[in-house]
This record gives sequence, structure tokens and C-alpha cells, in this order.
Amino acid sequence: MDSTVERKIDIDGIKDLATQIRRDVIRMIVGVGSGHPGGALGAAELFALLYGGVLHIDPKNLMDPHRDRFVLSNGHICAAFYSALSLAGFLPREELNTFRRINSRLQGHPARVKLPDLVETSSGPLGQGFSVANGIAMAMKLDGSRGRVYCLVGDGEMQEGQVWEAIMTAAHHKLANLTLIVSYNGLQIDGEVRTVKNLMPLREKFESFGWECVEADGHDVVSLYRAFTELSVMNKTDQDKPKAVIAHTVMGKGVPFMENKAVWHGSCPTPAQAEEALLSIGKSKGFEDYPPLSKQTLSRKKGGLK
Ligand SMILES: Cc1ncc(C[n+]2csc(CCOP(=O)(O)OP(=O)(O)O)c2C)c(N)n1
Ligand SMILES: [Mg+2]
Repeated sequence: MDSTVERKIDIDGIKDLATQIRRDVIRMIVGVGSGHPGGALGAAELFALLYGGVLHIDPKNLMDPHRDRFVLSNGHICAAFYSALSLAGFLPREELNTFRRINSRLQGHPARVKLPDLVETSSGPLGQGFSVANGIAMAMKLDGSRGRVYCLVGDGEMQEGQVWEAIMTAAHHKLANLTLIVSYNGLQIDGEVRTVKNLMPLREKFESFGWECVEADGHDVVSLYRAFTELSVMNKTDQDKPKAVIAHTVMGKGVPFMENKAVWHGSCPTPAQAEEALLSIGKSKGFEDYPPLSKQTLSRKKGGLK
């Protein structure tokens, strides 16, 4: 255990948050019968750390021009995003029941029109969220905002041409207030990233494009926190460079029968598989499973909360 990191963040609390995110992801997806469990389970620690210790965002002060911004560019893994938002106090817990339902605010890919204060841009078409994150970072820089922009992308997503245009744009405009996080799980819909279109050597590519880049174990909260901190230390010495964290993750992490299997990119478990998954994940200590929609809410709004 690293005592310096321990003083700054609640490591056990963040691990516990990741456990609850995993439970929510499974229950949300099996509840509606569709979704993308693999990437969402693999990003549980990332979301737990962002919403449990890194992002400066107050649910009661979303209009603060100095707050941080988070952009989920790989929108298909939004079950984990919505879970983190609900656990961090941005959404009612019971609203997770409305995931992927008609008229719900919690669409299968994040929709800004539904959640304008929490979804910085709609995402789903791979690569687009990152370009918008660049625009947000540029605007914040021009406005003198003290906030940072964090953007999450998948490794398969990195194959999009638009991503490399955005990488050049961020370096050209010296967007040092931008942190790109790559969830590097080595898999995408069609199988191995290295077989579909190899990205390696990725760190060297970032560096040659004018970025600072560090790598971290995406399931080790201390390793991830160090990566974020190392980048902010560099920020003090190098005011100009955007930052990238390559987070090595495992698709389906926490559910042994889903781990490292591309089929779980976008497959829904059967109810029996979901039971098995919840047993493997275990229970969190500090959180509770989200409750069913109350009768009051159901009678207020048919088709989910709005
Ligand atoms: C522009 C665009 N092309 C194709 C798709 C279809 N698509 C959705 S997710 C995905 C694979 C993405 O791989 P990765 O980013 O590694 O996500 P993971 O499978 O690890 O969750 C593809 C090809 C899309 N959403 N947008
Ligand atoms: Mg991937």
C-alpha cells in the first residue's frame, strides 16, 4: 500500500465503489435484456476513481465554470457511467431501472438532449466524443477555466481516423488541460485489436504526436491515481502538452466467464448467468443495490423518469 496515495484518496472506498458499479452494470443490462457489459465492467475502477476522487464536480454546482468535465467517447459502455453518476449523487439510484427504455434519460448511448448537465456530448459514433472534448478543452482554456477535461476512449475506438486528427489538434493547440484515458483491453467487437488493426506502439505514438503519456494498471486504483498525478506533476513543468493515460484493462473484469472474451462486448447475460456474475462480483460494503422503481414514480411518469 502506498501511504502517500492513501492520504489523498480513500483507496478501499474506491475499490468498493467499483464493486457496486459492476453489480449495477449486470443488473441494468439483464434488467432490460441488452447492453454492453464487457467494456463497462472493465472500466469500473476508472469510473470509481474519477467520480470517487479525481473529478472536481459538485452535483449542486454544475454551472461552475471551473469544474472538471468528463466525456465518455466510447458511449456504448455507459451502464458504468450512469451507475457512477447515481452513486456519486448526480442521479436517483432507482432511475437505473430505466436504462435503455423508451423515453428514459438513460439511453443505450449517452444523449445530451436527455441529460444536458451531465452528458457533455452525445456519443456512440466512435471517435466523435474525443473531438468534442478537444473543443471543450479549447473553450475552457480561452475562458481561463481552472477545470480539466477527462475523456475516455476504447482501444478499438483508437482505430478511427478522427481520433488521430483530434490527437494532432490537441497537441497543436497546446491543450494541457486535457487528459485522454484509453481503456486498453486488447479487444473489440470483431476480436483482438492487434489483429483487426494494430495500435502498437501506442505510447510512442502519443509521444511522437506531442503528448505526455503514462501507462497504468486499469484495475489498480493506486496505479491509476499515480498515473493521473504523474501527469499533473508534468503539467507544472510542461505547460503545453495534452496528457494520455493508457489504462490496461480486462474486458469483463470481475466476472470470470466474461473476462477477455470479445463476445461480451455487446451480449446480454441470461438471468442464470447474471446470478453467477453477481456471485463472482460479490457485495459492496458501503453501498446498496439500486431499488425497484417506486409505485409513486411509476404513476408519475410512464416509461421512466424524465
Ligand atoms: C464510427 C463507428 N464505427 C463503428 C461502430 C460500431 N462499434 C461500436 S463499439 C465498436 C468496437 C469498439 O471497440 P473498443 O473501443 O475496444 O470497445 P470495447 O469492445 O473494448 O468495449 C464498434 C466497432 C461505432 N459505434 N461507431
Ligand atoms: Mg476494447
